[in-house]
Amino acid sequence: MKTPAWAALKAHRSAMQNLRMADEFARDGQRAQRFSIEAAGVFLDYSKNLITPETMRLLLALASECGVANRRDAMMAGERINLSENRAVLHMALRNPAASARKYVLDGVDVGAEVQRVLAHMREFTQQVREGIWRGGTGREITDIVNIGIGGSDLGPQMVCEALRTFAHPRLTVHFVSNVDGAALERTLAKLSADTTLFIVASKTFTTQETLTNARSARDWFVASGGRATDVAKHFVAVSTNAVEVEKFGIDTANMFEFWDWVGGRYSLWSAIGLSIALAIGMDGFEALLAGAHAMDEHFATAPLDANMPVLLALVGVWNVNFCAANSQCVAPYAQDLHRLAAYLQQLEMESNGKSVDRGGNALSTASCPVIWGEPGTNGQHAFFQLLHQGTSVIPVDFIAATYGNGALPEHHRLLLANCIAQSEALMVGKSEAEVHVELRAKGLNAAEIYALTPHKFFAGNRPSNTMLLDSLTPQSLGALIALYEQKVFVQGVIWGVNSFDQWGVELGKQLAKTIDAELKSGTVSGAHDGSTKALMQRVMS
Ligand code: G6Q
Repeated sequence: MKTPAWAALKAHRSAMQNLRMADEFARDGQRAQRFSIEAAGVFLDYSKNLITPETMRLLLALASECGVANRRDAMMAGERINLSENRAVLHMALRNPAASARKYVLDGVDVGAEVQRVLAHMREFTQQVREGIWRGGTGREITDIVNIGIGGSDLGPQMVCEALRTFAHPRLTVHFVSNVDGAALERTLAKLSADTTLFIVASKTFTTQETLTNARSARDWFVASGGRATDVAKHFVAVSTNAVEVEKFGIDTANMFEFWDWVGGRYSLWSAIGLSIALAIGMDGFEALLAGAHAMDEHFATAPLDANMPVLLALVGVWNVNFCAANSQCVAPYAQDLHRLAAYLQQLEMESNGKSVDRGGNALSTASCPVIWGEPGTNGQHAFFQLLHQGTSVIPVDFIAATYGNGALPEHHRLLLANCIAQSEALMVGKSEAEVHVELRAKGLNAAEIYALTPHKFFAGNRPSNTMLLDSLTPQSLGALIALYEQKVFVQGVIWGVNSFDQWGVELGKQLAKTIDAELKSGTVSGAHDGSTKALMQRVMS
């Protein structure tokens, strides 16, 4: 990248190769305060990164040079910033309250009215199901909801339903079937009874192979389990932008919840794609989730860049990837209910910014999205944290925790928090050879033993992390946390120059299997494949 700020950042990085975070904390008693920020109920401490005030000044100059504020405003103004699909990007409108002074306008039309119409439809339906008014064909209350969808029509709702289990309706269990592997559907259905099960077929396009295959098999199961074909309408609803295909499938469009092409799949949990969430936690809970995200949006839209949480989080990420050679990012939520967060963020970040050309189609000259991965703490500590502490690659970590737990076991929560805080401290501070010597001497080891063991017990430290703290995990705070990551991804996309809203790699996957599946079905392998592909096809057919 040839901007002056980029060059200045490169020079700055080489001049500070020997920077030790621990020294910086010792030098600057205000470092923790200087490098933390609170917004919309989320507290972010980014002080344990290899940064100085000068680093942040240069990163903010980079944000200005890349036009972050202008791009943000263009997105919010309904411009078709998703150039390769010629679409606007207005998921923020989904969480804009009816009474908000802000309007999201597309081609001269305020989209708020449509959003509110679908929310009202969702409220009516979810209330009926939750209160036992909506019943199955045999008159029984619904007890199980199966969301059939994949990718953006699965990961967001699933992550949120898991995260907000504390708030879920006691009669309703929500299941998620995404994989076309029949095992997923079979195992889920084996536990269920057709007359108390409601299926949500969630697909923006309503043409996705996996989802339609699962939906057809679910309908067959419903009928084979004694459900009457005339009762399908009471057991199957759809969430889609494609009314024609929904009708073709046989779902009454009165039971279809719409959304629009200006909502990207991975940004759609705020739309009717979140129907499973609204069924589980109720429409008031769903609207609290939207309100949390809206509060973060307003912060993002109005705070100056140097006091703007998504911008700062994005810049620290860019610093780590592009100037400190981190090509991987670990997400460690210290909250069991956030156990799907890393999977969700994998899609959000890697599908949005896993690109190697810029918006104009030119090859990028710098790295873009890192590999995102993770597991909840403390589990990760007993597994891959070894590599985070002593591996040859430096991998930044996002620690996420809630000050107050939702459960009834306060001692567990205290221990959880103690572990979370201890890990970020240890990654940063490390353990010097001198400390190892003292430790081993105290254990009574002799000089030769100490000499042999020291390299193994030494921790270089100086490893970067962010810590995000919520008061507690609620619909509102979760909404703000997710919106924080969404807007971070947006800012990073602007800085890397990519279109964060298309996904041609995913579209490719949707095409590829069709040809091979047709050949597997016919039993004939065409000559058009390479040797390996042909051999694999022949092997699975034999
Ligand atoms: C998301 C992606 C992708 C998509 C799925 C499902 O941004 O485009 O993950 O959500 O492929 O697509 P449908 O909702 O159209 O079935």
